[in-house]
Amino acid sequence: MLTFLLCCVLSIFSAHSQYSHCDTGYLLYGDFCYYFETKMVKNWQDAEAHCTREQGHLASFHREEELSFLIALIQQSPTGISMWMGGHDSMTEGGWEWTDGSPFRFIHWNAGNPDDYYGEDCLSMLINSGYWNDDNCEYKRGYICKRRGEK
Ligand SMILES: [Ca+2]
Ligand SMILES: [Ca+2]
Repeated sequence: MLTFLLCCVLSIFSAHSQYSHCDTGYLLYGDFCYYFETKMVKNWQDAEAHCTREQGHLASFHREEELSFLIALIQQSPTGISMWMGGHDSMTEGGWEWTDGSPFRFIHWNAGNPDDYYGEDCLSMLINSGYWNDDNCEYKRGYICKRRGEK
């Protein structure tokens, strides 16, 4: 069922992209490939390091549709309550940025966040709602990597 769903969702979204495919294990949406890790949980820094080794970064988000696509997939995930994204304010408190260097404009914070609770500087997405929390960077969570697709 999941495979069926993924195939159809992906074929709709990827129909007009100039980037036509991703490596095995990655899912294509628009011009980018996404990798979902829900089993090998890591703290935020190790998750980003894993994505970097794969020529990407933890995921950034720029449009409501992009977020909706990922939320639909994440909700199929059987484990965990949150996944790491590429947002952080570890350089300047309150100065949020994406590890891939793209502008931090689109936001989707959960109510009451970011609250910097005991110094939270890393962005996680709540699986069920897709809303964002500033989270303790040392927690081990699943994560999503994002990188440009192959032509
Ligand atoms: Ca913070
Ligand atoms: Ca928080």
